[in-house]
Amino acid sequence: MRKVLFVTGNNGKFREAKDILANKGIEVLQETGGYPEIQEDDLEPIAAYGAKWASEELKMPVMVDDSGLFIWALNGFPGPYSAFVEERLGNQKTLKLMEGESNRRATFKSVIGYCEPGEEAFVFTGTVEGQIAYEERGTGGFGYDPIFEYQGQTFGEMEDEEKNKVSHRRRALDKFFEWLE
Ligand code: ITT
Repeated sequence: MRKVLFVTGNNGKFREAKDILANKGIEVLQETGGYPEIQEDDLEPIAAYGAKWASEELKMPVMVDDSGLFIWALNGFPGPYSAFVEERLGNQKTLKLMEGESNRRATFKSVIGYCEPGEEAFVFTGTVEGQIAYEERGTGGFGYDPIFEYQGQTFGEMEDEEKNKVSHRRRALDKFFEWLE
């Protein structure tokens, strides 16, 4: 069985990637050591830099996942700052920013970075289009899941298995898997 080391401190991301790739015969192991996140407007260079840095540091092939929620009415905010905003503001205050806003469109994006020591990193992007809900709904998933609505249900209202069929992460991991094959 092929094994991939996933460098992430986010247990929600790890659980999802583990389930998605297990279905494809790949075992995912977690490394929580982290990597420096450079400041960029796009997630791709952040994931590429992180994967390259971690693969040199650990002297092993690694994958990372840099993700973010891009809210259209907020000109793409929080985007690359999603972790900071989730930690400092949380879902309730993010919803407050959206008060009185009728354009609820949002894009969830995940960029998988993969790198082998001494090589350049490859990146694989997955996105899913949805809406920002008017209130938090559901206790499943993690992070922004209770406020991200996809076809009438928030990701927080879905079982992991359902979310993993349609999520940004699933779409990015599908591309990564195809490339590995
Ligand atoms: P790493 O250690 O992997 O960097 P992180 O939590 O800092 O973990 P990011 O920098 O990629 O991750 O920040 C993304 C933010 O978006 C973070 O707050 C996540 O919890 C949140 N997020 C990412 N994917 C999500 C998903 O599928 N559902 C809900 N929230 C998600």
